[in-house]
Amino acid sequence: MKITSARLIICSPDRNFVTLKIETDEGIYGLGDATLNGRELAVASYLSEHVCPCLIGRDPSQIEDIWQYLYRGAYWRRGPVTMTAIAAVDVALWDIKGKALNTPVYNLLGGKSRDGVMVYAHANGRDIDETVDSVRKEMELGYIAVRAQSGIPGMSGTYGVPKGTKAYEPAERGLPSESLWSSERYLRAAPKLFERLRVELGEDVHLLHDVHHRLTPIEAARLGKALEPANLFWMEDPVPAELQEGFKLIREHTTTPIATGEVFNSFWDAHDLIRNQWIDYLRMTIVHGGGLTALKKAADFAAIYHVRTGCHGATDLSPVTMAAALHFGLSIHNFGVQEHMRHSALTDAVFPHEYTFSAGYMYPGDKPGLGVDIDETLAAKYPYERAYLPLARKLDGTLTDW
Ligand code: KDG
Ligand code: MG
Repeated sequence: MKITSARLIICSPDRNFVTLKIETDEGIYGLGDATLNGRELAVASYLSEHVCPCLIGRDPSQIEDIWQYLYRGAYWRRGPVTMTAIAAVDVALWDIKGKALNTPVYNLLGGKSRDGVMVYAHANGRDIDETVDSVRKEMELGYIAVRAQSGIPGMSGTYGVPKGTKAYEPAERGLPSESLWSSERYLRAAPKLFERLRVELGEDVHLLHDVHHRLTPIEAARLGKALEPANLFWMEDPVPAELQEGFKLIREHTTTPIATGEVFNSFWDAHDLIRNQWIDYLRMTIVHGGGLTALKKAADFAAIYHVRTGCHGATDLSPVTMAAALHFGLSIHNFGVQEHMRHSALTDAVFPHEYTFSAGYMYPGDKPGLGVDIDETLAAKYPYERAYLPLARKLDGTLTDW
């Protein structure tokens, strides 16, 4: 089999997506997600200008060799643009291999290690009452793990809470918006939210929370301690993770489990975090971490250190990534949980898929390959629109981590 074409489909069915379609001389094609939120066209250009021409004529079954060719062969390593582009190629090749061998991708990754993939939903509200109601609604839908984000008294808005009545979506069309942030006010509010959630909703539901990189290590240590009575499943991204040793300080002070890595694009971003056992869950994800080939290696290394996976799964990761994540989560041994921020009905229509949700778990389906497609005619009706993630400033105007 030979690759005959590799082309991009860029569309915006409620939000932007970049999808790579690799076609072969045997009529089999594969899809890969290449979406990098707010920097979509950089990846599209990297692929169309530099990567796609090198794929034509290659044997698509040589997944490992093509991965190494694109990683080592570029000389310039790592970085979100490069690794998202490599991931798109890699995932499309796994999709092709599954279809060619007439088996779902999870079988190529070692077969089922479990029956279903536990997912967590998003809940949010402007205040504690609204957030409690929102978590309850997700539980009524069948979720057994829910992430809770709430507005902070005295602050006009924060990460994870919608500005209007629509479902929360961080990317905004137009130029980047700016919001204000106060770690002091947040640190007073967050423990009260989780205390209430446990009183109202009991001990059984897994509760998760995303700090979204906003604290210093000592502040995060204090938050982790304050949250211990609420027995969280995890506290996510307590600090920006460029400084891996920052997690040592957090770890020394709290037993609240820690998850990080959604912005990682290389295993090396997590190397110290894993081998020192400073984290419990690795959030590195297929689309930004170099594909299934790279994630499998990272997960196998993490397994040795009791670190489990908790792959990023926000709406900017397309249904192609969601499908890949479910095949991955079903097969690896050290799976922890998978994020499930539901796509809009329009996004789902553009990407028809086999995966399903039932009673807290998701299932990739048994169709050969990934079990996800793209309706190119529908996609063409929703052209790309520039969009950005917001920025955050401290109360005195200093730019801080969003
Ligand atoms: O593109 C950025 C979003 O995917 C991110 O802000 C979402 O933190 C996030 C999460 O945990 O889903
Ligand atoms: Mg996050």
